[in-house]
Amino acid sequence: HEGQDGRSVKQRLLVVANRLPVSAVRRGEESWSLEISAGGLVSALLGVKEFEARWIGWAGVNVPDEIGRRALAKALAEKRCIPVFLDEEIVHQYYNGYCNNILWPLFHYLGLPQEDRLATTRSFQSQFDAYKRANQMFADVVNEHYEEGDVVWCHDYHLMFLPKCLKEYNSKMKVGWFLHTPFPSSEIHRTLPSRSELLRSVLAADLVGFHTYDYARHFVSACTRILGFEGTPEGVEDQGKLTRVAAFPIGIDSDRFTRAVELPQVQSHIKDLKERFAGRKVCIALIIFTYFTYYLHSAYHYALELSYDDDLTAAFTRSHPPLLVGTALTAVMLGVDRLDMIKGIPQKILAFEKFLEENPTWRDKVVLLQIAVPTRTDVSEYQKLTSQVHEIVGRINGRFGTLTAVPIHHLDRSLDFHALCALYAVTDVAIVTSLRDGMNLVSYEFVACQEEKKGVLILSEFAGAAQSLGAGALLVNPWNVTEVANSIGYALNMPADEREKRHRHNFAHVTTHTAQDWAETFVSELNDTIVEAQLRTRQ
Ligand code: ADQ
Repeated sequence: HEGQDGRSVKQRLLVVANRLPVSAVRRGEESWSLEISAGGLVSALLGVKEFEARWIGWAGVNVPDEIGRRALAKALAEKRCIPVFLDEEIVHQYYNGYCNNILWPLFHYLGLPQEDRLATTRSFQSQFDAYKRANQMFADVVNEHYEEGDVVWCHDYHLMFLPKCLKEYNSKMKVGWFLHTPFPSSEIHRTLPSRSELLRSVLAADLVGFHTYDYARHFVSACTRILGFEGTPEGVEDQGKLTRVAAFPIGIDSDRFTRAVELPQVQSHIKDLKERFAGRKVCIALIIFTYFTYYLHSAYHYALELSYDDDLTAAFTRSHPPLLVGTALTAVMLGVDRLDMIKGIPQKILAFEKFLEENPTWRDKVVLLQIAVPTRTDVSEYQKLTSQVHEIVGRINGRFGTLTAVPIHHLDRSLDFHALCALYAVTDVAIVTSLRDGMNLVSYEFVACQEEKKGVLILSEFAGAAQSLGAGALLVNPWNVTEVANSIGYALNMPADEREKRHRHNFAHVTTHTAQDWAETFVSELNDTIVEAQLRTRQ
């Protein structure tokens, strides 16, 4: 792109997502401290050199006063971020309500909320109104900062109403929308009371993207069956207006992971972890609690209080006082998930129980580390899930634990990047049992850190990643506990040459389909679409 003086300038990319990639903490009336969270999207867009990305989104805090808002906007501007201010009420209705209570479960095939149908129906409309209002507020901010030639990339199910609002402001604006979750079968989408309005709003975009071809196909079917529009190989057409619909599978910044594994601090983590898992070191307090109550609950809180520390090795050392006994451990299994119902954590743990039940010789030789970062902790369903997981873990550890070992270590916490890479690297078998998952980046991250070990990936066939890593991973139906248990046995006994072959396949995919490629492909395809308004001018 040429600037006014004829010199080439980078095209501006306005990335609009519900949350900015920044956590903001207020330090004083006009003082904010900001921390950039290096999620997948941030690294993806940092890697794209042709564009200059600006972020537009909610900073995750309620800022009621004008002075605070101005100060936050100023601080964010230095990070190329632009805030959308949402008050508590709208966050409650739009974010907790419509986004997380209605769209998230529905898009993951968990259906609409059913406890109290009447209450749900009544609050449904007010939540949808708040959703539209919130999307309009995002549109206002985008419109205020938009300059001719910019491209606007809207992200995820929080902002399905945004493309329409933006086109109403300026029909020449180039607008893309990408969904990070699955798009469900049209028969599931059909149950949503606001099904047509949402589809029409998304179709206002010039390019609509999904992780997999199946999700794109479901979306096109929903548009044809519910709206009566025409599905074409290119997308969806209505009265001569084509919205391009396609699959753009996301990836990770694989270099960041392969490089991290080589860093001295990660290598020293790896060494410590290997030593720790080579001989069993078990917290006596943990076992006594477990034996008496059959719940790890209280024991965990005790252990976690001791282990809130970003240094993973220190955490394990402190929560497992040195009692070195027993046979050498031969295998480490790992699960890393947000603690969400879609991740199938109870199903995973039950399958592991079945495996232990049927394979007594493995009982003191394998450990499952389940690292689950709590999310949406204020929502009662998520609290119930946490208790359920603790209960199952406690029961299994009570059942199969010995004085020298417990089979499952479950931590409710997030790990820092280096600790996570070290854990990925020492793992023999990673297990992802999502009941539905747009893509699942944990499986990619694990593969990127496994150049030395060439461990096995057990992967749910309901994760988008199954379509890209299917030939290398052991695919399972997470609902079939017997099948998952058998796959655990198969993975633990897999011969080295088969592991090598499967790993090579996955590693080649993960390192050649990166987050940067994903972002570049989406934006360049968006640039290539012909905006309807331009088309009309040409005709
Ligand atoms: P998520 O549901 O968050 O993302 P995922 O793709 O697996 O799922 O990404 C999770 C990220 O969080 C990974 O980068 C992982 O390292 C990190 N993480 C998870 N647990 C952690 C822990 N305990 N400690 C530290 N880090 C942890 C949504 C969709 C996915 C889709 C992505 C990207 O639900 O299906 O792949 O967006 O589009």
